[in-house]
Amino acid sequence: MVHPDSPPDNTIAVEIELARRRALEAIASSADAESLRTLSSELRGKRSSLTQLKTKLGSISDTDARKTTGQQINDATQAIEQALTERLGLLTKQGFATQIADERVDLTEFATADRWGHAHIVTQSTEQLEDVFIGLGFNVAEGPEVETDFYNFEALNMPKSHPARSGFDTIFLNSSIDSVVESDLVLLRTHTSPVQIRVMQTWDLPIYAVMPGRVFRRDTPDATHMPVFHQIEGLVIDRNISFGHLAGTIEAFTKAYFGSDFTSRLRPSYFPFTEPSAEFDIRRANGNWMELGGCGMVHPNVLRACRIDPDVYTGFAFGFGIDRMAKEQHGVEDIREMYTNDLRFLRQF
Ligand code: FA5
Repeated sequence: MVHPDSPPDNTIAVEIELARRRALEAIASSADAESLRTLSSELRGKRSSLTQLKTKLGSISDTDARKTTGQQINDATQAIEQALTERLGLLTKQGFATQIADERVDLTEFATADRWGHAHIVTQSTEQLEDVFIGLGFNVAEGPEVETDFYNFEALNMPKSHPARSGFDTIFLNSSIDSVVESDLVLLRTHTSPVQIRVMQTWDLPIYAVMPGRVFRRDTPDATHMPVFHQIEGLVIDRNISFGHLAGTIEAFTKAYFGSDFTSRLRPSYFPFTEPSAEFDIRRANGNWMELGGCGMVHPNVLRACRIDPDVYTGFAFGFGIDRMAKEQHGVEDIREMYTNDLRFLRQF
């Protein structure tokens, strides 16, 4: 404390000390580098207490006293400068640490049970179907989504102008269809059956394969149709394969996938690539029949197109829509809901 009777130069000394303390306190309590920079320009500015006190130096007549006071101001200024530098260093360091913590991208931190994503309902069904068929002794094959007319139609016993072609509302990719040979027409596959051809051309016999994948048709979306949907194809080629094997496989699959209280039935139908052909339906005991897909014995013309002798080998094929099956299985009213990407819907499955 300064005595009230202290000489005037002592009063200045007190003011210097006060200014120094206030400045050091302000520096110590500044929260971030930016506010410290503002404070620093205030402390160095013309209106700062120390600058004001400097202007009083000239009025101290005693040389020694003026020198002492000048020295005190310099000491205070230096102390403040040093505190500014140290605090700025500390705050900048802390600022970086905060920034790094804020901007940290830790992909594992989202892996808490309530935020886990999961496979889409159709992907789940596809994987479960694959598992069931693998359990029944099948292999899984895939084929291209962009196909030629040969694989999608011709090799499947649908030559040019075959009326069944119009049943598949095909999306062609050729810009100038007049310039190419019919069998070279490029299209988005309308079903997974072309993968049968690719498998028969390249795999060794016997063949037990399932082929899931995305297919495309110019169908207007409605409650049961999408222009892009999914099918799974099944193909067995071996010696002495009969229609009984087909019916037995469909029944075994139905029980393995849907449950032992489910059963299947076949109804006569027509597909150019199978003969005889059937639709197959499934139902829970006493429930309603639900149509699942088509099937039949592989047509001899299809075997011949793949250089397999129909007198030695026979086989069956089946194919059904995965989206429609998942829709029925989970009681989804409208197939389009599965593709709106509404998380409230998707999280239910
Ligand atoms: C076929 O596509 C045949 N390739 C199936 C086949 C394979 C028969 C092997 C015999 C031997 P189809 O056009 O009926 O058949 O289609 C099969 C299934 O695809 C239908 O039962 C249905 O479940 C599904 N499907 C057809 N169009 C759509 C669509 N626009 N949206 C959703 N699912 C569809």
